Amino acid sequence: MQEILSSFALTEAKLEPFGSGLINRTWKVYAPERNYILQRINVDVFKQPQDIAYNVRLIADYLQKYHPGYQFVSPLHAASGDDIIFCKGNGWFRLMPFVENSFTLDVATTPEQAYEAARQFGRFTRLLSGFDSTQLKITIPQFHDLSLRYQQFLNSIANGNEKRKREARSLINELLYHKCIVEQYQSMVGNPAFKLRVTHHDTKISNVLFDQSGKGVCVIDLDTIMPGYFISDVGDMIRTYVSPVSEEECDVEKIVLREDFYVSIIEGYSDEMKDQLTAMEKKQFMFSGKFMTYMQALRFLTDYLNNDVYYGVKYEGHNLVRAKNQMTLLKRLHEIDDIK
Ligand code: GN1
Ligand code: MG
Repeated sequence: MQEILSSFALTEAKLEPFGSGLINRTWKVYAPERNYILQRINVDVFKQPQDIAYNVRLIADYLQKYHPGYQFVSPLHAASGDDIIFCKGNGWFRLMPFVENSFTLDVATTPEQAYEAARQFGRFTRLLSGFDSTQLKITIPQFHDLSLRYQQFLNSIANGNEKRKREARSLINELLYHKCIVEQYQSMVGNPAFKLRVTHHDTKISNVLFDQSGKGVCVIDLDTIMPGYFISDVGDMIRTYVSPVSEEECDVEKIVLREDFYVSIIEGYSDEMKDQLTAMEKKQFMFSGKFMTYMQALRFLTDYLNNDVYYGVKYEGHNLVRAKNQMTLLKRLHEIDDIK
């Protein structure tokens, strides 16, 4: 680690693991002058880490030019001048300033927090509405393509671990039963009323910085910023803020829907995005939650059947627990289909 820190001219710094991401590894760096966030990029997931740096740089330059008041957290230059460095035997690293007096939340505990977070994700897309999203590199091809995720699920049923398949049989059948969500997604993306915009693609609440008064400041974790549909961002907020317990919870009885949080997400996002969204898009808020929850259930179960090759797991059956959790959440979303 010393070698990496010295690439950023930090010699007397202490490191401490930070955050709860499943893909990259993150540390907080305590240096005499100020604090930083150091991240190692998972290259099994992000095959071209330089593409992330390229996207973040393009967006940082655009925001700096057109919206200089927006606090955008971009990586610092290493001594070599690069935003991202390769350390032999250790991988790719980047260093960001730690925004003092800000904090992140692991779960939304009040509707106001859900509103603030949704507003920040809406604001981010709105501020970039004049930016040509096709300039962005695709950091994970077909990341939120539900047709692909469904196909990968079918492949894992065909080729996955036999014992795990037997164990997950009833959950597999439940997921197959909801294939109509894939069909609805396909008809949507084929419709020109659904626009491609700069999309964050990972809108969990821990990816928003809050200030001491509880107001949203900006969004973070910019690895999956790519052209995408609004259903990805609104849907992932519904998936992760509406239930009082996270995807890690094994007691599915605790998974309930907090309708006031749902309403706050739609209000916060719409307060920024209502003039950008088409009338057809505005009718799909509830579908977006089902779309993302279903996709996450497919991804967790696929990974379980493939012997946990993608997501970090802490115990045997962890991905199966997550998949059951997400399937339960999907059922709850179907039950309250009529809330607006
Ligand atoms: C991953 O690493 P993290 O927690 O930011 C995943 C998201 C999932 C999420 C589920 C690149 O995000 O798509 O929604 O886990 N990111 C990637 O917790 O696959
Ligand atoms: Mg992420």
